[in-house]
Amino acid sequence: PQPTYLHDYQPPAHRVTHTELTFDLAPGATRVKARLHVERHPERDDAAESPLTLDGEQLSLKAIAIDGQPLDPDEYRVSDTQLIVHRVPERFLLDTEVEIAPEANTALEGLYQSNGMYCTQCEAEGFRRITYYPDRPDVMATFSTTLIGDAQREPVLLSNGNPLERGELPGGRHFVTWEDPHPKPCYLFALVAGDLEKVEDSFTTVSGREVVLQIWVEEENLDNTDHAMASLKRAMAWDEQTYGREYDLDLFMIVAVNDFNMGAMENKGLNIFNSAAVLTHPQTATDAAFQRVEGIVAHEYFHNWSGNRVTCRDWFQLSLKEGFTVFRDQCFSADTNSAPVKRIEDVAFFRTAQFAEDAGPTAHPIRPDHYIEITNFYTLTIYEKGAEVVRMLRNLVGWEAFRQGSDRYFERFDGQAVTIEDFVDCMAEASGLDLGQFMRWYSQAGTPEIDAHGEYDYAKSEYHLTLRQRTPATPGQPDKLPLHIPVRLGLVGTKSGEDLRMTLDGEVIGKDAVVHLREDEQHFVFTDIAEAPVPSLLRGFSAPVKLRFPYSREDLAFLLTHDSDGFNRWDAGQRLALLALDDLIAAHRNGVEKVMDVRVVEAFRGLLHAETDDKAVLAEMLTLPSEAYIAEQQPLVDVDAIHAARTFVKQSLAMALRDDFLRVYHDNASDAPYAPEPEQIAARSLKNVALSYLMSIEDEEGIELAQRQFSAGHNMTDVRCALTLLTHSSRGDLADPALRLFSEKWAHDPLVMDQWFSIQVTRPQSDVLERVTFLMDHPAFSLKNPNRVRALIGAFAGQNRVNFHRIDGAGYRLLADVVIELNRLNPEIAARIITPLTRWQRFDEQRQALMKAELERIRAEELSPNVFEVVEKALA
Ligand code: BAL
Ligand code: ZN
Repeated sequence: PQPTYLHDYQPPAHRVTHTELTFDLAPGATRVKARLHVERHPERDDAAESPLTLDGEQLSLKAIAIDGQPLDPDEYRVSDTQLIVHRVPERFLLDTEVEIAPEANTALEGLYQSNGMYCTQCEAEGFRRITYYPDRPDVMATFSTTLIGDAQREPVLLSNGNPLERGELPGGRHFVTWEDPHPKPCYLFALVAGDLEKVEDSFTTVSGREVVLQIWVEEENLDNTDHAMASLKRAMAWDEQTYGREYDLDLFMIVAVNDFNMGAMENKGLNIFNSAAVLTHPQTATDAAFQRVEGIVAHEYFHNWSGNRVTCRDWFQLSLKEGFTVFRDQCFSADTNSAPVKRIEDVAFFRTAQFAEDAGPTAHPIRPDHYIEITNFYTLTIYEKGAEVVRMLRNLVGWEAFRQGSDRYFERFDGQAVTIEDFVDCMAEASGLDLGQFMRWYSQAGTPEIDAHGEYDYAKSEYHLTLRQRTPATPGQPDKLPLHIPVRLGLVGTKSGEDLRMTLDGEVIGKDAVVHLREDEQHFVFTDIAEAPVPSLLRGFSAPVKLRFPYSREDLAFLLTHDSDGFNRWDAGQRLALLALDDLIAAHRNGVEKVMDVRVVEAFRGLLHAETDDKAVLAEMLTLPSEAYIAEQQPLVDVDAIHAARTFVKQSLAMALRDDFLRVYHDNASDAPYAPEPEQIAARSLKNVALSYLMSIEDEEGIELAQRQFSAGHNMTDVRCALTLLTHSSRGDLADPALRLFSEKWAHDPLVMDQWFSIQVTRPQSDVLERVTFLMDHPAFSLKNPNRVRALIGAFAGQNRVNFHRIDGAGYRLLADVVIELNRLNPEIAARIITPLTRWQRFDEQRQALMKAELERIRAEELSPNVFEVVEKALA
């Protein structure tokens, strides 16, 4: 397969202004008639001489005509990927008819079947599996879609826009015609047909438009939509208030689908959701799932403006819509829930997973310059790092200018397909700032590293801070230029414990300010600093960088108590724990007895005794860095030493602070009816963190509490936590009965069974690989369903580090076997699930050899472009 390059972009020679589609649905042979209103593109001088080139894959062409005249075979050419009509007039109607087989579509791109229901996924390039079309986001057309289905099997026929007409047809068939008045690229096309039920509500927009809101689900899920509906209404109101964005159709639909590659999809007026991203019930979904659903519902809704009304010129600009929309959904969730916890959770995830991506063989800029398979670029870099860059922009220009820039962007480019420059230009115009150097964030891959050094000059009452930046080489980018990095900071007085007023270059900049690092190295002198400070750097994670500062453990314990920035208080605790973990990792490797750092114990004791009004933040502060994050800090990853060290720290804390954890548990236990609201969520998370400490030492009282919590079945958050702790304990007599009860109760609910799979395959015990193999034969498991694959294989390979990296290579072999099978069934998922194998450089030589051998074994197969691209990069 050949790469596509950003520098090759040119507008299409022909554009489509209106698209009429008719689907005659049948599982093995759906007929798709397309009438395209085509004209030459005014920006292409060579359009008159250019053939009409349409994308198409896995289509069987049955008929083709221009302006009603069937074409002779020598007037066009069909290949595996294209339909080319050699000569076409200036403006014309193209009629085609193709046949496709939704029931055979296991890739879940284009039109496919899930539980017998028809649905589509067209982003990024799935529409070409539905009909011949210029399948690129800069071709925007209005759509009129007629769906014909069986009146019994498919009573519900949905597409984008508003329903226009419906009626009966002979042979028990019926039809519905939908019209979408907003021009859109074909990746936003959607259809759904099946036996579905709906929950309906409404929303009145700020200008008085009555919008009908519908969530379509299988009948048994009708009780599981309340939270998604409430989230949708909150999101609609938030986007009006925060961004002045109003909904633009009379109908907004969400459909829950069981087999879905992504979380959800923002098709115009007809969002299609992975059922895991929309269905919730206190008995089946955890607090985290409730919050995730709220965030995804909002994300897809926000795309109506940031993505649909203003879309991407080409797929290199993907972060234009995704980075901006993730930033928007993060802010929405922060406003709706606990803002500090939202930031801590997002950053903890980002620093673990995105940093690893940016340091690995698939590292790419937020705007890549080439790709083989675009679905491989729906990454943490495009989404989450893209959002961090938009957040930096917001912080650089200030909210007011950012909002003005956003208004300008939506007004100027409404109905257009544009670029990242267009977005940043609007921000530059609104703020008057030069964002030229800032644009490098979009073109340079890799995580910038800042080395910071500070010194207090007692004689002059000055604090000297030196910041040095460096971005490591990444594949294809050996040399990097300095970035414009906003570093938010404060200087915390060691006597007063307060933020000190800072004066820089004669100007008072306040107690909390941003300094701009633009050079490789910069020196900042803060004057009139009356007492020796500890610097609090990169507050709120003001830039997506790694910042090193030679903090002593005393400094960190001080910041943990005194930093006015909640995020950095949490981060100080993480840094303190990491220093202790470093020592213990070394001790484990050297076979030396492990000794717990009492400063960490005392810091945790302080946390457990401090007055706090934010239990959610406290729960985060009591949570040790994950094994994955600890691994990120190590030059070479020793999974066993990391696991042993972290377990030792957890058990030492549990032993030293057992009574405090017990007290915290009881103080936060409650029988109040479940509600997914911030105060309850905070208390539950604090209680469950305390329980996890008690269970780490298999404390008898802790075990009893876990068993009682499991049996009480009050809500899934508590049940899942208890089941996990029982299952992950070393006592089979605790794990097995609980797992059996759980599976008997929930065998009918695939989303709950996914949790059952994940809990088991993330156990630290060494027999887990055999259990993974065993569970792959469980009737509730299927390699064809992406949620099942993620729950079982993804959780094992991604989260069970000690067992996936077994020194005999059995974990690697298992993953490679799955990738080889998925490569045939669902290449998109195969190319994602392979990720842990691609990180082989981070491990010892023996493991490197084993991992590479599995990658070579995969490479020897006949590969999809998706898997080919990832494996080639991993082995380059
Ligand atoms: N556009 C693909 C799914 C999402 O990011 O919303
Ligand atoms: Zn998105």
